[in-house]
Formats: sequence, structure tokens, C-alpha cells
Amino acid sequence: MELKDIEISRAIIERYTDKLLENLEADVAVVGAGPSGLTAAYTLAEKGLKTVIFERALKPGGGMPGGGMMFSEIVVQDTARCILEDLGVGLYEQRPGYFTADAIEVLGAQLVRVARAGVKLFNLISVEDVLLYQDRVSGLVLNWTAVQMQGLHVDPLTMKARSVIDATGHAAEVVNGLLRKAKVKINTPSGKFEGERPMWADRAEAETLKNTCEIYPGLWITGMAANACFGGPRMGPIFGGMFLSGKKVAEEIAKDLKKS
Ligand code: 48H
Repeated sequence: MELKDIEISRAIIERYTDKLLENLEADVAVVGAGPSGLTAAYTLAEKGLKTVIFERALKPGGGMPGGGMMFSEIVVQDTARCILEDLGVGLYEQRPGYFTADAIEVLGAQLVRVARAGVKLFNLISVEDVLLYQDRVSGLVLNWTAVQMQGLHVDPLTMKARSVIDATGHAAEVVNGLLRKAKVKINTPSGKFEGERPMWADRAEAETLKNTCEIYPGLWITGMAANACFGGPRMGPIFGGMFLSGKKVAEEIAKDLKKS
């Protein structure tokens, strides 16, 4: 068969457009494809919920491939080992109680898991706002990352979701966008965004899990965004809390959506 350049273009445009249209309504929309967002997404999809991820960057993974100061290894503690064992990645008890894994291998395994669970991951798309209907976050406002980077005056498009997860890491962008535009109170003791505190791994890991919750009706927080909202400390390159937080948010959303 002679390969026709125009048919290659047609195939890409048609399939991508089909995928985007199929995902304009979902049970759960995850913002950010870092370790917490990816864990949440495959856990939700494996529970039968239609889940989609929007990721700003060209390549998914967030802070994981960078490891610690570009040493592309991550550490997990005993309580999070099961998540990496379940992904089937190599795990080394490098020091008693400190398990290391190759950050790139973990990312690869998470991406395969996400795809096999039926989650669509759209890269190069930034979330710039939320749909807010009757005091409930009900979807996302999307634009190409390139548009945002260039500051072009191009209006966005929208998608609808029963629940939204802010998995955008340190900046907690979805929560902060909501606070900026809607002037609402979130479920922190002060009703405000607290901002993350200096590094203290032991405490931060426990707090990440505790802070993983529904922060506003329809809007959930996971990973570093959870600690940033509640004023929890950062933890450096230990990732157990990120994986456990992703799993927890998925389990809580699944319970919540079953009720409604
Ligand atoms: C679409 C967006 C947008 C947007 C951001 O930073 P992440 O890896 O997030 P977590 O919470 O899963 O993991 C945090 C971890 O990587 C980390 O930084 C740790 C443990 N730090 C500790 C420390 O002490 O420093 O991933 C967030 C993802 C990224 O890929 C962003 O590109 C993406 O979200 N993102 N995607 N629309 N508006 N904002």
C-alpha cells in the first residue's frame, strides 16, 4: 500500500477529535498527571468510573522523573510499598525501611496502568478555570498550553465532570483559581488557602494523607496540593504519601459518587 501523507493527517485528526469528544463528559476529571493524579486516575477507572486526565506539560509525570535533585530514584516507606509492588516495578530496600525505585520505571508502569484501565490522558492541555454551577464545581475550562504560554487571546472550551481532582502539585492551581474568581471559602479551618510549609518528611507524609479530601463541593485535593491547601510541610523526594493520597482520593470519590 502506498502511504499517503494526507491520510496520516486525517487519521490523527479524526481519532484525536473522537477521543476528545468522548471525554467531554466524565465521572471524574483529574488535573495533573503527577504521581498522585496518575494513581487516583487508574484506581477510579478500575472501579468502573469514567476518568480523564488533563496535563499541562508535553510529558506526563510531574515531579517524579526528576527524583531528588535529578537523581532519578524515588523513595517510599513501608506503608506505600504495596502500591509499587502492585505496579510490578523493581523495589530495593536500600536502607532498612527505605525502599527505592527507578523513577522512570515507576512512571512507565503508572502510564501503562492508566491506559489499560481506559483513562484518556490529554497532554498539552491546561486547566484555566472551573465550571461552577449552584456552588458546586461541575467541570473544567480548558485551553491549549501553548495558548497559555504565549498569552494569546483565545477563548477556552469546557468539559463536564461529576467530580474534579486538583492534582496540580505545589501550586494547587485549581483550588487557587476557584478562590481567586469565586471568592468562596474552602474546607480548611480558616476557609482560606494556607500554603505549604518548610520540609519535614516524617510529618509531611502523614499530613498529606490526612489533608486529602473534598475541599469544596465537587472539588477534591490530592498529593502536594493537599498539603499546600492546609499548610502542611513539604517532604522532598519521598513519594509514598503521593501514591497513598491518590489511592485515598479515588476511594473516597468512588464512595461519594455511588451515593448520588
Ligand atoms: C493541567 C497542570 C496544571 C493545570 C499543573 O507536581 P506533581 O508531580 O504533583 P503531585 O502532587 O502528584 O506530586 C508532587 C511531587 O511530584 C512533588 O513535587 C513532591 C513530592 N515534592 C516535595 C517537595 O518537597 O518538593 O504533578 C502535577 C502535575 C504536573 O505534571 C503539572 O504539569 C500539572 O500537574 N499541572 N495540568 N492544568 N492548570 N497545573
